[in-house]
Amino acid sequence: MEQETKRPLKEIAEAFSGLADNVKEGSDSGVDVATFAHACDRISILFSSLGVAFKFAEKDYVSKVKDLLDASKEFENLGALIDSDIKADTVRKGGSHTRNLLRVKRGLDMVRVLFQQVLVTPGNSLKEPAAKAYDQVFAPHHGLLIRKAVIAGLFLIPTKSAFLAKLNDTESTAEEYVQTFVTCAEPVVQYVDNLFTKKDLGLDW
Ligand code: 1PZ
Repeated sequence: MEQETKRPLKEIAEAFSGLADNVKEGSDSGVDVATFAHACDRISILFSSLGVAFKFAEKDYVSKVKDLLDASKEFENLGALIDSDIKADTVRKGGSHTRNLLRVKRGLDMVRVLFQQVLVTPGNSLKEPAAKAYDQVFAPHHGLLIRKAVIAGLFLIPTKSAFLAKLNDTESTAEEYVQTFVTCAEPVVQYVDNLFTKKDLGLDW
């Protein structure tokens, strides 16, 4: 009913520039879980512009972000969230906050590479940018079945202009926001990677 014209890409860009500021100011483990999870939650809207092909990815991503949103009531910052799993020896356990954080971080990185590719790839196809991003970020961590499903799904994604139209943007109005996301997501991803590395948890699982 009350649908004002939403600008999802603008909202995503704003959320991530706020989060990137948080990362810059943050000390060792200073980024709060709520700010991180809310920014990641904003990404979810992109799935509805991709059509039905990535419903399975959407469900997985949304449930993991929800877990982090819930965890934000319990843990002040990302470092404390991870430390609690270290203490309980549940870092790699299915469904653990830390494991979900690693997956959600990959989701951010996937969108970062996707947007970066969109900016440098001429033409109206999203397929090549999406394939590149998936190959770089997720494919090394997914089994054959999921990889095949994603490759099949890539044939069904809309064109760049149709995707942007669903987000109430055009290539020229979106560019600024897409660029902002690419710039701001980078230190965020780096920050989470550093947390895992410093705590000796590895990133390759
Ligand atoms: C235009 C671009 C479209 C490309 C979209 C590509 C989506 C990637 C497909 C991911 C399929 C996910 C299926 C479930 C995978 C799970 O096995 C793993 C491990 O989870 P766990 O065992 O810890 O419970 N989950 C993941 O790897 C996280 C997947 C999140 C996907 C987020 C993608 C964000 C991209 C948005 C693009 C608009």
